Amino acid sequence: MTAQIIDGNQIAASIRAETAEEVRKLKARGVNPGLAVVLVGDNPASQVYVRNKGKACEEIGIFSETIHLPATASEAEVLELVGRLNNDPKFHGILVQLPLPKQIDETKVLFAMSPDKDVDGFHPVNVGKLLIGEPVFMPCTPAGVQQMLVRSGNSPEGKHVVVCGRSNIVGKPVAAILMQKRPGANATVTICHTGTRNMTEITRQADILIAAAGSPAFIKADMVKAGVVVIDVGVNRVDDPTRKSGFRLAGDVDFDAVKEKAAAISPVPGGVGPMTITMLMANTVKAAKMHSGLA
Ligand code: L34
Repeated sequence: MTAQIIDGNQIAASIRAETAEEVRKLKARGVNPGLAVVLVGDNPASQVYVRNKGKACEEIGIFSETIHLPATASEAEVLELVGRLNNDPKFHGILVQLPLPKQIDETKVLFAMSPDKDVDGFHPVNVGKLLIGEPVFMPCTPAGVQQMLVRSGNSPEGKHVVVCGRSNIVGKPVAAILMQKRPGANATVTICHTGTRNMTEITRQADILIAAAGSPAFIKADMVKAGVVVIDVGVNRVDDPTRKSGFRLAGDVDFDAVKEKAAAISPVPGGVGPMTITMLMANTVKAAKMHSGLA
């Protein structure tokens, strides 16, 4: 079988064009959408992601500022910054890139953010609203996964979706989104994690498999059934001496083997990554509309 490649860059480009149009309309009404991105420390992957977010804002016409604090920043400093951004009307959205250095309690920082500027959807109020089916800001990676499925013609409605991974950023919220009784969702969802005993037995039942385990090539061909649709959320850096950088990006799926069995599969890079950034743009526009009474 030759699998359909679910091209994140292409789907992202069409959503970004729609979002840019929204930005033009907002600007015509005197609203200039703004996003504050907080980066603490020097995690090289985070630096790339944050840079990509800034570039996307520029491309779409969203005002953005990245505030970079040193790796030694204290929790109090980060909380103080978040408090300041909460009260700064230039910014409709705030994002604190994760992970944070270990001296800083992530939960405290996320709780400190104003829920109506929380364009990542990580504040407990937004997590709760998502779970009860009243989403305000859907977390960007899970929302991107849903758009990839729907826009590639692989709607999750009525399907058995198996999610590998139970993180607060991906596994839990993607399950919450896809189980809702709504168009583009309405799936039967199973979550597997490190405590799951018979994982292969479960993943083989998946009509749609979402790999968010955080481990390179974790999903092997024998773990999926023929005709499965696979979304690979993994972005692992694996050593590769043939590259100038010394590494390459690998997903959580053994792509070359699994693509021979799958009906459709998303690549890494060029899959979920660009979609995460795109949904952030969409959430920022939504925040700007909400703040100005236009939504
Ligand atoms: N607060 N922290 C917060 N919000 C998020 O939504 C994230 N995430 C995850 C990590 N921490 C976060 C991201 O931004 C993962 N993530 C992310 C964002 C962008 C890309 C990957 C992950 C991305 O641009 N990926 C490109 C390749 C980039 C590269 O060359 O390294 C891709 O094509 O997959």
